[in-house]
Amino acid sequence: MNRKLLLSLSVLMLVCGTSFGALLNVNNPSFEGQVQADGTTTKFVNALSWTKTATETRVWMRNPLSSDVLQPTNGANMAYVTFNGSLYQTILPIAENTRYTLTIDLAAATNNPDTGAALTTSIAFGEIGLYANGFNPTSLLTNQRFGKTNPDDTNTEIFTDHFETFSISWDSTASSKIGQTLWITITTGQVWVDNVRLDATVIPEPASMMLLTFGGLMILKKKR
Ligand SMILES: [Ca+2]
Ligand SMILES: [Ca+2]
Repeated sequence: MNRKLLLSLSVLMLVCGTSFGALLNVNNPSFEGQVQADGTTTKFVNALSWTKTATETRVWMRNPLSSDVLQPTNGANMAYVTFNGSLYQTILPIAENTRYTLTIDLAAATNNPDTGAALTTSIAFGEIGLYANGFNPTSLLTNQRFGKTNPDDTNTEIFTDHFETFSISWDSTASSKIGQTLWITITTGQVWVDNVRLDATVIPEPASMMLLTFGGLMILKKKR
């Protein structure tokens, strides 16, 4: 195989590989839907595409002053989720042969917005997850905790002075959950969250990938 053909083939495969991914619509992804005066923190209002768990004091919104150390990564607002609090929203039915990647920005809180109490440095963590047909253990597809220091099941760190971006992925290939509704959840403790994104990438089956490559080769051969 000569260099030109190899190069063309590489480009073709690159184009094929990248053209399957697409961002799915997440409603109110950056928590800008709730009007929040500058420098204030209030309880999160339901019915802004996200639903929170029943306990009122566990999900908050803040529009920080420009002098504040921690700033949202997108827009003016960021949301706060404390222990056993959750925010969730439902997305589309789960498609087959698709890799879903949930991406979110997380920061650790220094104070509880409800009580003002300083938070300990050892226990804060954000947990993000994908679920099918509801927020319960049996519907869990994937989740991960992103910790402030050393939580039980993570080795990634979050900080009080800036947001960091984290992602988790789940592949629907051969899953019994295909056709069920996909849920995004942001849950547990003492974290600020912002800028939620969900990507769906079609995973080509080996047969169709071979066909694509073969087809590409034939086209290139014809051109030469
Ligand atoms: Ca925001
Ligand atoms: Ca502001």
